[in-house]
Formats: sequence, structure tokens, C-alpha cells
Amino acid sequence: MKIDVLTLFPEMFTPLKTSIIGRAVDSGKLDINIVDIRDYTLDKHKKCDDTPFGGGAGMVMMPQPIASAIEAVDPDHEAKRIYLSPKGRTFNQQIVLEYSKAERLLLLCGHYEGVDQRVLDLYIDEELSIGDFVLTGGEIPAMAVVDAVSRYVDGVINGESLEQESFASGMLEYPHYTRPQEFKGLKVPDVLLSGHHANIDKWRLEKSKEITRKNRPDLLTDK
Ligand code: 4GN
Repeated sequence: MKIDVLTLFPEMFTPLKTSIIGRAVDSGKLDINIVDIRDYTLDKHKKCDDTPFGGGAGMVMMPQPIASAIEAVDPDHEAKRIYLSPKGRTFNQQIVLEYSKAERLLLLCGHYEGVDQRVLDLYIDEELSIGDFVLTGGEIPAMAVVDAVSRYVDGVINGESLEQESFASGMLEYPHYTRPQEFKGLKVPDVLLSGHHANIDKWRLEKSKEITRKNRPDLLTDK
């Protein structure tokens, strides 16, 4: 999968060089192209934002640099083009799966008060929000999308982990334990040491229901 990320702050994306995503990029399973919108400005002072028509606080990202950047990286509109914004539809695991089937994604990160509406009207397929809160820019939401979607790209992580995880079952995950068997007076539950796999599965299912009832009862309508 190829993901283009358009931003005024490319240095914010260094975390994607790390860990599982970094490895997937190095092995060629993922192509993450971080594009500096400023490289596409035609302004002699490299200006990419301006004051809002109608007045008000803050700055608006100018349409020309963004339009030129999108036309340069995705001239034939092969990518699903997404703008990260608190006004978008709310991201969830179903959307992760939907996006993971695309050959290409293009993520546009706004900053300040956001981008000129005409960029959205002319170039963007959908607005997406990672939750009901406002950040200084779309970069962190874009990274969340890259990470969540990349996990479903073939070979990035093993398929068993994907099936086991929270939301695959429609419930939250059971607790995990590793060595030592006792830590600061707290013991690992006996059943996990028993080797009795039917009992272990039963315990995990009960724990999943318990944590889901406590934190996300909305997920439990039929369980
Ligand atoms: C996305 C962008 C939050 C989200 C953002 C989110 C930059 N904050 N909930 N901040 O996914 C106005 C236009 C704020 C750009 C935007």
C-alpha cells in the first residue's frame, strides 16, 4: 500500500520510522511518502497561510500549495483522499478495514484554522475525525490512521494477532500476563498456568465481558 501524507510539518512524522511501521516500510510492504506542502508554494516568501475572509481569529491554509501538491503526487486521483478534521466521520475499526483494502491513501493534514474550503470541495473524498477533540493539527490523527491501517497490510503483523484482538470479537480484550508468576505481591491467575485450554478460553471470555460491561456497555447489546 502507498500512503501520501501532505503536511506543513514533515518532521512530525519521524515516529513512523520506528518499530513495526518502520520495519514494514524498510521491507517494502508499505510506501509512506511524507510531502512538505511548502515545497509547492508559488509565493516568493514560501507563504502557505493567510487571514480568513470575513474576519476572525487565526490563519487559513491557502489553496494553491495544497492543490499543487495533490496534483503532483496523485495526478490521476488513484488515492482515496482523506482530510483529518474534527468535523469528519468518526474513525473506527470498520473504517480501518475499509481503508486497508485501498491500493493508495492520501492524507491531508490541516493546521491553524484549517484549509480553504475549496481544497475540500475540489480534491478531498472524505473528512475523517479520530475522536471528539481538537488538536493543533491533523498530523497526529494522520499518524493514527497510518498505524491502524498498516496493521492490516499483508505481512505487517501476523494474522493471529489481528483475529485475537479487541473489536474482532466485538468486545474489549481480556488481561495479559507474563513472567514473573508473582510481581509486587500480585499473582498471575492460576487458570493461566494450568495448561487447560478450554478453561483458559472460558476465563478470557468472562474477563472480556467484565471489562466491556464496565468501560463500553454500548458494545454488549447482544452478549
Ligand atoms: C483532526 C484535526 C483534531 C482532529 C485536528 C481529529 C487540525 N484536530 N479529531 N486539528 O481527528 C481545524 C482544521 C483543526 C484543522 C484541524
